[in-house]
Amino acid sequence: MAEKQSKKKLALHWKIMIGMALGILFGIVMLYVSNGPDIVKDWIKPFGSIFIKSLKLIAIPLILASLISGITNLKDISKLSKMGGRTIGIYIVTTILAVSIGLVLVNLVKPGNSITDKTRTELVKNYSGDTQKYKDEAKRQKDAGPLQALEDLVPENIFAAATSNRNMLQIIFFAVFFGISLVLIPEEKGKTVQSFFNGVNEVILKMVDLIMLAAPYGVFALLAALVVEAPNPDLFQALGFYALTVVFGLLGMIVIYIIIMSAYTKKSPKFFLNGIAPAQLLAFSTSSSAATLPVTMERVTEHLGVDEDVSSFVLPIGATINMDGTSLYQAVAAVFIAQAFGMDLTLGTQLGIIATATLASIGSAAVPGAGMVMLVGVLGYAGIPEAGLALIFAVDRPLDMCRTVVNVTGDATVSMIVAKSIDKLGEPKVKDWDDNFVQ
Ligand code: DAS
Repeated sequence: MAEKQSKKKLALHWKIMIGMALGILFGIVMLYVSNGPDIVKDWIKPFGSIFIKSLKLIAIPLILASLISGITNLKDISKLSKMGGRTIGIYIVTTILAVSIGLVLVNLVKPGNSITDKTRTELVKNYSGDTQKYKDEAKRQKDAGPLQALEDLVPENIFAAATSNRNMLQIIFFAVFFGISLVLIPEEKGKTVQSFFNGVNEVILKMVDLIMLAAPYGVFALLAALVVEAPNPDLFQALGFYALTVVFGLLGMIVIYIIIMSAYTKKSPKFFLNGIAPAQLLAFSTSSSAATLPVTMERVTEHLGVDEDVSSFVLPIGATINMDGTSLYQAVAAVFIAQAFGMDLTLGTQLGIIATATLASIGSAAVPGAGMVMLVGVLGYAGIPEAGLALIFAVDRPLDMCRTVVNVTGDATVSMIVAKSIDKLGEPKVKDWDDNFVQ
C-alpha cells in the first residue's frame, strides 16, 4: 500500500489570522479608493454578517441538544448538582477577580485625566443621541426588583425564548430541567429521546465544522467592514490610554487563567492555547460569545480533552453568566468616565462597583455590545453621568472584540478545572500538531 502522501495543511487559526490581516489591509486600501467604504459596506460586509448569523443559528439548537444529551449521559444527578455548584462558584470568583483587577488598573493609570474639554464636548455632542437607549435600559434596571434576574430565568414559552440569543439563560434553564426529567423517567421509556438528542448533537457539531470552513472568509469581511466604519482616527488618541488600560487588564486575565489552569490540571500553556486559539480568534472577530460557543465547545471537547458531559454543561452557562472580560471592562470604563468628568469616586462606591459590575456582566447577553448596554447599570449605581458613554462609544467595538476573547478563554479555563476536579479531563481526541498537518 503506497504511503499516503501527507499534505501539509495550514491549521485553522492561522487561516483565520490571515483572513483577519487581509481584511484589515483590504479595509485600509478601500479607505483610499473612491467610493471604497460603500463598496465594502454593500458587497463585502454582508458575507461577514452571514457568517456570524450562521454560527448564531446553531447556538440555541446546540445548547439544547448538548445540554440535554450531556445531562442524560451524566446519569447520576448528584454529579450534576456537584458540578453545577462548583461551576457557578468558580465563575463568580473569576468575575470578582476581573472587576478588582480592572479597578486597581484604572486607579493606577488614571486614563480619564488625559481627556481634554474639547474632546469631551465633541464626543458627547456626536454621540449624545445614542445614549437614549442606555437611558431606557437604565430605567428598566432601576425599576427591576432585586430578584428580577431570577424571575427572568424561567421562560413562559420555550419557543418564544428560542427566538433570541439574549434568552440564553432561559434556554439553559429549560434544557437542564428537561435533561434532569429525562434521567428521572425509566430508562426504557427515555432511551429513544436520549439517542435522538445525542444524534442531534453530533449533527450540530458537524455543522460547526462545515461553517468553520468559511471562517477565514467571514472574518476577512468582518474586519474589512470594521476598518472602513471606524470613527476618525484622532478620536482614538484621546481614548488611547483608556483602551490600553482595558487591554492590559484583559491580557493580565489571560495570564492568570493560564497560570491557574496549568497549576491545577498540569497541562502546558502551549497545549491550552493551541487548543483554544480558533475560538479566541473567532471571539475576537465576531465579538459574540454566543456565536463562538459552538466552536468553543468543539475545541474544549475535541482538543483540550474535557469530557462532553462537562463542556456541554459548563460552557453554555459560562457563555452567558461568566463574562470576566466584560466585568473588567465595565469597572475600567465606569471609573474612566468618572475621572474624565472630574468625579472622585469614594472607595465605598468603587467597592459597590465590584458588586454591580459582577451582576451587570452576569446579566450581559453573549452578543456584540452587550457589555456596553449593561454598563448603564454600573454608571447608574455610581451616579456617573451617562453622557460619559459617548466618551467610550467610539472605541467600544475593538474593546468588545478583546473582552469577548477573555470571556471565552475564561469559560474554557473553568471547564478544564471543573473537569479535572471530577476526573473528567482526559487526552484530547485530536492532537493539535496533527491538526496543523492534517492528511
Ligand atoms: N460581546 C459580549 C460577548 O459576546 C461581551 C460584551 O459585550 O462585553 O461576550
